[in-house]
Amino acid sequence: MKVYRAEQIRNVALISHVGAGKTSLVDAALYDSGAVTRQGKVDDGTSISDYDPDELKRHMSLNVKVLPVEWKDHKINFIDTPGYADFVGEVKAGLRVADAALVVVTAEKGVDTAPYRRAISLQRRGRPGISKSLHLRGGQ
Ligand SMILES: Nc1nc2c(ncn2[C@@H]2O[C@H](COP(=O)(O)OP(=O)(O)OP(=O)(O)O)[C@@H](O)[C@H]2O)c(=O)[nH]1
Ligand SMILES: [Mg+2]
Repeated sequence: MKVYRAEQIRNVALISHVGAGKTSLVDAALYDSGAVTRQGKVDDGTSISDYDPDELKRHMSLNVKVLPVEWKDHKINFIDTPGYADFVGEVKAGLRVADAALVVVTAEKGVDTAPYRRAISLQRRGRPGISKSLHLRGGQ
């Protein structure tokens, strides 16, 4: 990986309630950027981010991870966090080193209050955040 200047680096935490699609978004970004030639999938155990044996068993993220994606002469360090409430300590650790947060919301389940509570907590830390509504399931 080439060396980037500080102004070319973004540290972006992905936060949401459980199963919203944070890890899938990172897998898609890694694939779209050309970092991998096959898109990893949480469901079939090939995700680049969910690799821990417990994560593979449960099909969910348990630990915070950094996934660098090179895009248009910038390096975006995606910080994939677990959505399950028991692992909120991992989310806090991720947010602590993030410049910005991307709140992932599923179109299928509607808006959960958890991402917004986290977004508000983020704003209190004086960091920017953007919200992205992802995927409609079932062919919608
Ligand atoms: N149809 C559809 N399904 C998706 C999409 N993104 C994620 N999923 C599915 O939603 C489920 C959860 O996806 P994950 O990427 O593991 O969600 P997550 O937010 O990382 O979940 P946690 O780490 O447990 O918080 C999996 O079954 C994915 O295949 C999408 O854009 N469209
Ligand atoms: Mg995940």
